[in-house]
Formats: sequence, structure tokens, C-alpha cells
Amino acid sequence: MRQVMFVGAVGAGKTSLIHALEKKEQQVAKTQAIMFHDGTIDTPGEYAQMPRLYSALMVTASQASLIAVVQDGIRTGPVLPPGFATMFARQSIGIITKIDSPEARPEQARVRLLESGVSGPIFAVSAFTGEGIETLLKFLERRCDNE
Ligand SMILES: Nc1nc2c(ncn2[C@@H]2O[C@H](COP(=O)(O)OP(=O)(O)OP(=O)(O)O)[C@@H](O)[C@H]2O)c(=O)[nH]1
Ligand SMILES: [Mg+2]
Repeated sequence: MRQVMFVGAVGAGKTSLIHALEKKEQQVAKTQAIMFHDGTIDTPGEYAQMPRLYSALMVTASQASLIAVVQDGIRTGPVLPPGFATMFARQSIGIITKIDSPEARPEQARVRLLESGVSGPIFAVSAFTGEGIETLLKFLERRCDNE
């Protein structure tokens, strides 16, 4: 029960973030299916954007101890419905991605995460520059140790 499940819109940066956390250099491709890694669960953005797929996310969430809602730092228009994070009955954190970009709007992204019902801390990261990755990693490791 130490898995962290990453959910968020198509292209929000979930897979890139997981690779950055795992220090993987490999090319990122579009996620086609729910993928279990060592300690992380990657999900395709469509699952968060299509309500008829929520049940699959909820079943998968039962194998996770933490939900990480990933919000694109650049495309900050509303995508997830209000309260999205609360349907999993799990603790949740928010992650704002792509903060390296001059177009990033972290404050708008934060508002989206709060609207989606994230209950825990909100982190801001860049998978490209590594900014914020160590802070997030430390939080996840500490949380794991306490489980
Ligand atoms: N500038 C910038 N772009 C990023 C960053 N992380 C990801 N991207 C870009 O965002 C796009 C989508 O990244 P993915 O990691 O595939 O996004 P995803 O959330 O896994 O998308 P799905 O698998 O479709 O759900 C790619 O073009 C990445 O290069 C980042 O930290 N900074
Ligand atoms: Mg992906």
C-alpha cells in the first residue's frame, strides 16, 4: 500500500514527472493504459477527463495510499470537475508541472488544484530542470517511512 497514483489531464506531465522522480532519462510517450511501476501508478489523462472511466480510476486507487493530482502549469483552464480528488477516499496532494516555462501560471494552477479538492500540500515542479523534484521526493519518502 505504498503506491502513489498520478492522475490529471492529458499532457499534464504525469509520465515526465514520474521519470524525473525515478531519475529515468528515457523518452516519454503518451500513456495508453494504467501502468504500475515500483511505487508509482501512471494513468492516461483520458481517465481523468472522461467520467465514464472514473470507475477504473477508483478501482486502481484502492491499491494506492496517496493520490497525486497533477495540474499542467501552462494550460490552467478547468478540466477536472470540482471535488475530483475527493472521490478516491484517499489522501491527496497537488502537483503543478512545467514551472520552467515562461508561460507557466502557478497561481492559477494552484486554484485549479484547490477546486479539485486536493487535501494535502501542493508542490510546484519542472521535470525538465528538476526544480522542486527533490522536495517532492523527500515528502514522498518521508510519508512512506511513516506508513
Ligand atoms: N516545459 C515543460 N514541458 C513539460 C514538462 N513535463 C512534461 N512536459 C511536456 O508536456 C507534454 C506531455 O507530457 P507527458 O509527461 O507525456 O504528459 P502526461 O500527463 O503523461 O500525458 P498522458 O500520458 O497523455 O496522460 C510533453 O510534450 C512533455 O515534453 C516540464 O516540466 N516542462
Ligand atoms: Mg503519460
